[in-house]
Amino acid sequence: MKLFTSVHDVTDINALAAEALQLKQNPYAQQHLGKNKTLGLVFLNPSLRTRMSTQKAALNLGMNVMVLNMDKEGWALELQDGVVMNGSTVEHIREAAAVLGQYVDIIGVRSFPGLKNRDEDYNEEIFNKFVKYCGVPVVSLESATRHPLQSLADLVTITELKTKARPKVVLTWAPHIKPLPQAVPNSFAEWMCKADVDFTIAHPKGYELSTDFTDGATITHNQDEALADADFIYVKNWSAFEPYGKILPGNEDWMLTNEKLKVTNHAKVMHCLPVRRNLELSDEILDGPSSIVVHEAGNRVWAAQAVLKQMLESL
Ligand code: SN0
Repeated sequence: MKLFTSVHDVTDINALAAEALQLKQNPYAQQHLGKNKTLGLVFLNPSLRTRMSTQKAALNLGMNVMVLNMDKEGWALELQDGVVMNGSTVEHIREAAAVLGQYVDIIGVRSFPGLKNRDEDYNEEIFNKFVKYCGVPVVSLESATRHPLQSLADLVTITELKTKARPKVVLTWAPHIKPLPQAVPNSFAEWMCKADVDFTIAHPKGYELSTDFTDGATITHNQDEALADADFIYVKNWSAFEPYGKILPGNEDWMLTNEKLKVTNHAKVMHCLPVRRNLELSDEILDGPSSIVVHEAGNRVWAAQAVLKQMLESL
């Protein structure tokens, strides 16, 4: 694997999830693969799980890891071509990405959407420039429209904990006070549409995701109906796709509670984290027996390790 940016870069998602679960059983068996190989992790936005789990995954594989918090420690980056750089930006992405590619064997990049210009975000302009100029294999640490390492960890978690061959998985929108990216729900949807699950998306009117990611999903505006008999519930806020990046008024009653869980099949509740308590998800769920959010976050290591392993094998 030379590039990991979406589900489309993976030939067999079930085999990749199975590989992640094998690595979980035997984390250090592939240390030879990473010997004298360096992973560079470049963050244009904050991170906790992605940074630590990807770093841990690389260390398990015997790699060296270097982290650059570009947003805080790097030069202010210019992303547009053909501009006169007489403002606050100091270094162009063309040089920055190319130079980073000189120092490492694989690069991970995180770059959130601006949520202002839909075309710019959905064309993945920043991420694709990085891929184009760095000249080494790239793994997405969440781009403007997708978070594939998270989605793989989610598939790993569902594969690991399911109690029937084809579980019902529900992605349900949650309230928030800030416009958040569509990356996590887009990505989760496109992975679930390819997974062996019965997949439903529930959101208030106006929060339709781009159909590029939801082909095959059942989509409803009725949360209670969606939750009936659910085995896994994936809670996530996202801002509107149209009008782009906006929060629509109302919908506070979409926060999941134990009461709403009663119609499910003892559903396990997932969230990619960070989660805002009692806004997106109630204390009673996060602190109760239904929540698997920490277990899910733990599986980020094995997802990242499976991807890095396949990348090291194709260097
Ligand atoms: C990000 C998102 O894409 O929704 C990262 C998730 C892995 N989440 C946030 O930016 C949360 C910010 C907040 O203020 O709650």
